[in-house]
Amino acid sequence: MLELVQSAKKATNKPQCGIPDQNFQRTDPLSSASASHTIGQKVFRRKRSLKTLFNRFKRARKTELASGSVLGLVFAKERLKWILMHEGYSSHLFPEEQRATLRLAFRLWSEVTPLEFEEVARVSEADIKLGFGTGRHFGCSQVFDGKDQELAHAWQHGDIHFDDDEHFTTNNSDQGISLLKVAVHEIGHVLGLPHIYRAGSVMQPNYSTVGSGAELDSQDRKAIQRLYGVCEGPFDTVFDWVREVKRPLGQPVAIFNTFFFRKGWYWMYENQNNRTRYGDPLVLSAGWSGLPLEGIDAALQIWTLAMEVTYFFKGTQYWKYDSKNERVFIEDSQGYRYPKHISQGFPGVPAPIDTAFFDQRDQHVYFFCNNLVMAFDVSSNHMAFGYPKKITEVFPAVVLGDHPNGNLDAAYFSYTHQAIFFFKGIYFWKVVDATDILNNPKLPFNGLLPKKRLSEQWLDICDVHSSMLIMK
Ligand SMILES: [Ca+2]
Ligand SMILES: [Ca+2]
Ligand SMILES: [Zn+2]
Ligand SMILES: [Zn+2]
Repeated sequence: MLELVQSAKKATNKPQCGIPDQNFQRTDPLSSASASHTIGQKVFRRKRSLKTLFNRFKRARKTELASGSVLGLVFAKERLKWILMHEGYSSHLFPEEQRATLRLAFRLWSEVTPLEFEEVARVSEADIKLGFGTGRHFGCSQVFDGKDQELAHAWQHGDIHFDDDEHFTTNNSDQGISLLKVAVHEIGHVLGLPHIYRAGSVMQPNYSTVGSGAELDSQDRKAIQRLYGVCEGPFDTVFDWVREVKRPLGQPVAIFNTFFFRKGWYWMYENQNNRTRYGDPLVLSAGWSGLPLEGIDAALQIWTLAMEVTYFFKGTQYWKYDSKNERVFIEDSQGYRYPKHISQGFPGVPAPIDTAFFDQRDQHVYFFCNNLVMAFDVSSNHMAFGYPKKITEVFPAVVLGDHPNGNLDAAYFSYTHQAIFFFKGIYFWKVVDATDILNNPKLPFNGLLPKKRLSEQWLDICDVHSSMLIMK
């Protein structure tokens, strides 16, 4: 539940957030900030498997529930279905506005967890049923109180009710109550989160008029990930992409970001914030005009003082990308059309490839195919002498046996880390760089350091359900 507390008015004695009835608790409405904080910490320390939590709920005693120390229902599946009930539309907002806002609210949670939310057309299919009502509503035991005070409440088995006497808005105007904020909060409860008594959290018990967004902050993310886990690989390709942007009244500057592709979706990773861009993922076609809709094997940018070229590879073909106009080139300077065969542009390189990257150190492109690697000299357009070679020979394991061997998902040079990374499945290997060798001269040149989980280094690269597509 979310309550509107006006600055002049003290919080009332009413439950602020409830999961009423049915032997289930409402979180203590009047806990002081400090007491509640303790609750929060207790909850976060509680590390249980989904199943344990689930069972725990069935036999949970009332006292425990009332203390607020137990989380709400935790779903044991990752694909959850929701509906805005036919009889539950708000009478003050356009139907499509309501659904779009709820869709976005669900999407914000799926952007940081393995959960996916699918909007369905039939109530019988839905795990989470939402509706707007006034006073007595939907046979619910908790009666709404008219304008102000209680804005909405959530039930443990997945119902969310909004008080339609409130002035909900779906835009960022200062007037009214942001439906998005309230929905994000209530969905948090349905997913099992208690209140979080900390400025900036979407799970604060009182509606905050500060800020128009409803973005989950890092603590909200951690809280929900304790329940549902983090997002993992694999990815189709990963690459840093540098482009020049013109600053008003200034010199053009080169900026770069890391891009992750999976199926028909992509994420832009903001390395300085260690997170994906707000609102990602997007469909490939939204950002990479002219590319195949999915299944890109590799992306490659050759970025030197003399040239900038970006290529994408799929199957036996490749495309050249026009970074300035942000779409693929239709044809080359001689009028030959893209896509071209890989063997045309890169003689000797077998197709399809697994991945490729441009090595700034020797100005060669490295192509990977099964357990082989090919160094390709772009200035002479020839395979370097002695290639192809085994990946294990060119990039030996630092720890015996800890090596992807072949069939990489992606390899890329990270400008942020000034290092090369290999990706396969849910793991990555970092290639020994100059600093590593300074620290430990025994490390082999181009050695692969022991694997780590991708999710340890790149956070929250999460799928969303395709029914959320419409959001951008
Ligand atoms: Ca109300
Ligand atoms: Ca690949
Ligand atoms: Zn609440
Ligand atoms: Zn209700």
